[in-house]
This record gives sequence, C-alpha cells and structure tokens, in this order.
Amino acid sequence: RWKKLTAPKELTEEHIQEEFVNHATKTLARSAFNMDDFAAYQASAYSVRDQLIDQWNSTQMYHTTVSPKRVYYLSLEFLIGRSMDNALLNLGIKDRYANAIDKLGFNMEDLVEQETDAALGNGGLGRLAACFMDSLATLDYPAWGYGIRYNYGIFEQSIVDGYQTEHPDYWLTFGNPWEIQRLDITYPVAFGGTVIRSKGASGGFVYTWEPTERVVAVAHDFPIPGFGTKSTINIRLWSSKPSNEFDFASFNAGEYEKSVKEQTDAENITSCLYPNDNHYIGKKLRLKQQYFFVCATLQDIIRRFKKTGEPWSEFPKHVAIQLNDTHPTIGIVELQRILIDEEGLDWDGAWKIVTKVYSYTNHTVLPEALEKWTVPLLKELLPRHMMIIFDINLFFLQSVERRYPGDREKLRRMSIIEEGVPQSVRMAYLAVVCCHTVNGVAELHSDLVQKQLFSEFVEYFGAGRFTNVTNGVTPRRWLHQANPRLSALITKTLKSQHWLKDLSELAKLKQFASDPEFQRKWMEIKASNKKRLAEHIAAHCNVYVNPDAIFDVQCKRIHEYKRQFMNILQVIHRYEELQKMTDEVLAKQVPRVVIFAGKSAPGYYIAKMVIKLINNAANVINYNLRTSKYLQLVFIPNYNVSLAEIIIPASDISQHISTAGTEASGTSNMKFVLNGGLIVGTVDGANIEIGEETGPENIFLFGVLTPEVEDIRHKQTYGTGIKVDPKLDSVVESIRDGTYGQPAIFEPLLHIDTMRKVDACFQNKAEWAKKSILAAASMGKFSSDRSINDYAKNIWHISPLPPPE
Ligand code: 26W
Repeated sequence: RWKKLTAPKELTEEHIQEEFVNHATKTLARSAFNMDDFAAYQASAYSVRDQLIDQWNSTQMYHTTVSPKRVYYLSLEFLIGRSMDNALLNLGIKDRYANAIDKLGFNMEDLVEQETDAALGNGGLGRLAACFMDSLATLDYPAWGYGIRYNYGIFEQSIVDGYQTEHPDYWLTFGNPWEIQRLDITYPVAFGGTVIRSKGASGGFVYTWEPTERVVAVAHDFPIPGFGTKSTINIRLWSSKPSNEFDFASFNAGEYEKSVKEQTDAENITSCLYPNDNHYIGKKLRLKQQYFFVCATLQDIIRRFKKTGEPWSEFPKHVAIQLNDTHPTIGIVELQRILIDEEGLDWDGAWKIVTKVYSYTNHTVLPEALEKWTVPLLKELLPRHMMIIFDINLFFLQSVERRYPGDREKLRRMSIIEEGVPQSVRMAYLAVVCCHTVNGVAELHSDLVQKQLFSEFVEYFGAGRFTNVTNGVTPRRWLHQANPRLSALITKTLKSQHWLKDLSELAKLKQFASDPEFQRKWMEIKASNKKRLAEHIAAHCNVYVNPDAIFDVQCKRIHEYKRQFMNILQVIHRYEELQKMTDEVLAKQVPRVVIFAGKSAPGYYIAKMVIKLINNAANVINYNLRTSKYLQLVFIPNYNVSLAEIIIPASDISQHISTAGTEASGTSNMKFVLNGGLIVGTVDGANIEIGEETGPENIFLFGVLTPEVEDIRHKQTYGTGIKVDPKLDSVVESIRDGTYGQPAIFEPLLHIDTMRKVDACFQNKAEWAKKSILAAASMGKFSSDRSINDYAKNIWHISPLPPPE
C-alpha cells in the first residue's frame, strides 16, 4: 500500500499545473487573484522540490540497503547560487514546466529570476564545493556534503560614490523551498570547561570532558539532483540552537537574563559566513563554527556507520572524509577523541582508523591564508582536543627525532605547535600529519605544495602521501544552464546531449572550427549574450556599452595577488594613448569595454581602494565623448553566482593575471573558455594546463614563470620605478626584449603588449571565431566530473552506485 501510494505520478503538464495550484493555494495560501511572479516562483519551487524529494528518498533508501563506502565532503562553504533552473535542467523537466507554467500565464525565465542566491561561500573554494556536489550526483557516487547553514551569506555589495558598501545578506526572509528542515535530526555540541583525568578499569587513564556550554545542531537538507540520472544526493547544513537542558538550569536558578543571553549566543554560532577569502583572522566565533559543524557531522556519520553493526576496524571501509582546506581539520581530532574517550579504543587503535579516513585538499600557498589557532584559545574552547593535539605532536616529533637524531631545528620547523607567545597550532601541518593523502588543485600548485609548503613532510612521509587533482567546473551549470543557446548548438552539432556527461566529447567540435556557417552561429550566440550583459550594465551601472566592442572581463575577489591594480593601470594607459590620437588614427582603434566585478573583504583597505580607483577612472573614461566609442569601463556591483552566469557567457576575453605561483588554480578561467571566451593570463594555476589543452595559439599567456618570481622580488628591492614616457621608448623596448635580463618587474608592460595583440587578433573575425571554438572544444579535461573521478579512484576508493531503474 505504501509503495502504491508513494509511486511517482507521471509528470504531465496537467499534473505540474495541479501541483503548482496545490502549492499556491495550500502551501502559500494564495488565491488566483493574488499571484505575482514571486508567489508563482515559490509555487513552482515547492512542486520541483517534491520531485527532488522523491528521487532523494529512493537514492538514500537504496544506499542504506547496500551500505557502500561513502565520501563525506566537509566544507565551511557551499556557494550554490540559485537552484530552480538547475534542478529543472538536471531532472530533465524544464520544457514541460515552462509550457505548463506558460499556460497559467507565467513566464519561466521571469520566475527563475525571482530566486535569491544561496551565497554560503566567498569565492573559488565554496563554488568548487558546489560544482563537486553536482558531479558526485551526476556520476552516481554515494556522497554527502556537510557544512553550515549560515543565516547570512556573503554580504551584498553596492557602490556608493565609488566605494564598496556592504549590506547583510539575509537570504531566508521568505523561507527557502530548496531545503528540508529536519527537526528530528539533532545532535548536542559542547564547548569549554575542563578535563578530568582518572584511573580506568584496565589501569590506564580515562579522560572526562566537562564542558560549560552546550548547544544543539539541527540538520537542514539540500537535495542535489544529478544530471541524467535518478541519483539525488544531499548537502546537510547545520544550524545552531540553544540546548534546553542547559537553559532550564539557569532559568531555575532565577537567572533569566543569563539564560536568554545563552540562547542568543547559541544561535549566533551559525549566524554569518566570515567574508575573508585567502586571509586568516583568528576569531573565536569562527573556531566555534568549525568545531560545531564537524562535531555534528561526525555524530551523523557514526550513527550511519553503526547501523551496519560492524566493528570499528571496518569504519574506513565505509567512510572517506575529505577536508576542503584546513577549515574542518579539528574534525580529525574530534574523531580521535570519540574513539578513545567515548568508544574505549586505545590510542593506536584509534589512530589507525583516523588516518585511514581523512584526506586534505590545500587551496592556497599564501602564508597569510594559513590557519594558526592559538593554544590558549583552543584550550579555552576545546580543552580535550588541545591535549590530543599535543599528543599527536609528541608522537610525531618523537618519530622525526628517531629519523633525524639531534636535529632540534628540524623538530622546531616541523612541529605542529609553533613556538611563540602565545604558542599556536599550525592547522595545515596537523592535517598533513593525520591524513593519508594531501592534494593541491592544479599541477603547478601541487608542485609548490610539495616543494615549498610541506617539503620536509614530503621527505619524511614520502611523496606517496602527496598528489594533484586539478580542479574542474560543472558543464551543467556553467554551459547548459548559463548559456542555453550555445548548449543547444553543441547538442545539435554533435547530434547528442551526451557531451554534458562526458565533456571530452567537445573535441568533436574542432572539425567545425573553420566552417563559416558554424562560426557565424557560434559568434551570433556570443553577440546575443553580450547584448544581454549590456542590458544588465545599463540597468545597474547606468552606462550604455557598445556591444560590438571587445568585452574584456576581470571578475573575481579583489585581492592584491590577483592584480586588478595592474589591469586598471593598463586601462588608464590605454585611455591616455587614445587622447593623443588624431581623429584618423582614433577611427582605426578596436573598441573595448572593460568590465570589472568582485567583492573586497570588508576590512581590506587596499582592495577597497582599488575598487574606488576603478570607479573613479570609469567616471572619467565614460564621459569623454571623443574616446568613449573606443574605450568604456564599468564596475558591476555585487558579483555573485547569478551575475557570473550572465557575465561569463558574454566575454570575449577574461583576465587571470595573478603573480606566478600565487593563484592555486582559478576555476572561472575554465568557465570562460568553455563559453568561447579567450584567456589573457599569466603562467599560473590552471592557466598553464588550459594552455596545454588549447595550444599556445588559442590563449594569451604572458609574463614570467614561478621560479623567477622570487629572484625578481629580490632585484626589485634594489630597482627603480619605471616610467612609460615616449622619450624612453627605446629604453623600454630593450627592457622588453630582455637586454637587461628577464623583464619580470616589467610585467605591466608585457600586459600592455598582450592587450595590443588581442586588438590585432580581434579584427580578424574568422580567426577569432576559430580560436574561440577550438579553445572551448579543448575544455574536456576541466569538467568537475573528471576531478571527482580522480578523487574517487585515487583518494577515496569509492565506486558509483547508480540507483536501480
Ligand atoms: C581562513 C581564511 C580563508 C578563507 C578561505 C583562507 C583561505 C580560503 C580559501 C582556501 C581561499 C580560496 O577560495 N582559494 C581558492 O580555491 C580555489 C578552488 O581550489 C582555487 O581555484 C583558487 O585559485 C584559490 O584561490
């Protein structure tokens, strides 16, 4: 009877309309006279959610019966963006929905626009986690994402008088149809207090942690549908709430105010996402967030494991845990603690299990981004964990000492505890010592991880612990969804949609790269995407950009190492050159629209000044009536996933110009090329591998290689400034051609040169179209499906488990 009642109904247009009306009238309590686009979006969303829940339930039920090895992806950030369009496309029901809704008087494209982004991430790392979840579902892997359900996502940015201003992103105002609140799935999480050591029954010591603060974690499930499969996996995000037991205690003691404060303190833990990207700030609340979410997550994982009835030794056969950077690293210590203090295993038994389960991805080598929690703070919040970290360090250093007797300096360098006042815990070292595998996110980056960041650990543990998994992006969101017309053209040309499941099939487009008819269609789609972006810019920046110009984009977090400053200098230089030209010369210039977007961390003064400079320059450049035909400049506010979906398909070129060796990978570079944009970039991160795939003729790489950067930094200290003065032209020329050695500190000049090269190329329309097609057709490697298969095979040792039909 249950089976019969839960069997999914055939999803006809009529059925969709019934469900829509049902949700409008019952879930939302609306009448037909009171349905605006937002209500219609909600009604559609709730009915799509029902579809997701059906698939999700059968996927999870099946996984429970098979009990395979699962991967748990632990991340403090999931930058999901919008869900409706993505769900409709992945479920393969978008056309049916659009038709059904159309007949009720609504336009699906308008409804999709009503959704607010789930912006629970800063940038690259958070968006990567979201792409990975899409791939895990699409490839039928048994996988879970775990993280925090922040009440406030990354702040909203507006530009006031050229300055960035921040506004809170309370994204839950009107509820969230894309989550299922699980009031029945809760776990206690404790902080603070002391540890009591006593003699155990078997003679050894036992440790009892008596915390002073208790909160509760409540699960919220975000179903993630795969593309072209029934697999629907889950991101489980935890929300904090006060624990009743504790608040009763204060309440009964007559301390009403105290108990209210404890309530709000508890809820504060999951209030907001920290808006720093690539910069560590040692805030206590952030450490609480980290422990809060891994503590709840491990209880959930262990509960699931215990259902198998198998002994602890089998745990690693069921569980792989991936740490998305060091942010969830305290989870390693938590598992060791649970196994010893709560499950009664001895140290070695617990250690064997822990080190088989965890693996760690490093996403940055910038020293200011590496987490170092101070010992006093850790002791205050997590006294038992601090003891365990000291023990892990002790055993580790003892074995280092055995290998390198008497080398005190080596012990100091490799110690998980950094000496100083106060001492601090190097979280990356803790992760390296405890994980079976450590990976970087692009070939060059993984190389730097092994040679710079952890070189002594590579020597000590062997190179086998370290590996590379080059990042990728999901072609479902970043081509099929964001660029539907290009997706349709590819599907029509390849006579199948299968390329969306196996991106390497894009290579078959290469045979059409010189076909004038295909080029025309390809470039016509680019032109219409540029028009769409131009409309957005008109509405949000009040600038009417020339859609025939080269669209030259740099959108990403504002950071010194990403060198937006160098780019704006190049733009100002270009503007000044235009001023000097006669009308005749001016008329021959290739028109250009330069587009910046991106958020600065609220406390990052220099980054904020770069935003101000861009806006000030825009105010001069755009109002010069003589030259604005040839050069326009805009800063589009509030860069987020939804805006990226408009900008990326509309770019002719995009800039990825970090100092060599600083950008771990970059992932938007892949998205731009996938959409037929060409890269202007330095020899850094994934740019290098993208260039290997496209061939050097289809990417504009410039600048020096990583090993030279250090050398140049040194020379720069003794160097003088450079002037771009016509009288010095010949001098500059000789610098450029290397007469005085590697022209590295002159990268701004090389950047200017590269932009000239771009102008020249753009004038040959057929050649440009060919480059654009060939580059996009070479992007097979950069599907996150390939990344996930790499992780599954080489690190997690898990296999796909497609649900039975
Ligand atoms: C503790 C503060 C903090 C917060 C976030 C430090 C570091 C981070 C992230 C690891 C920064 C980040 O997002 N890194 C980016 O990760 C992407 C995905 O691997 C890469 O493509 C980017 O190159 C890298 O900057």
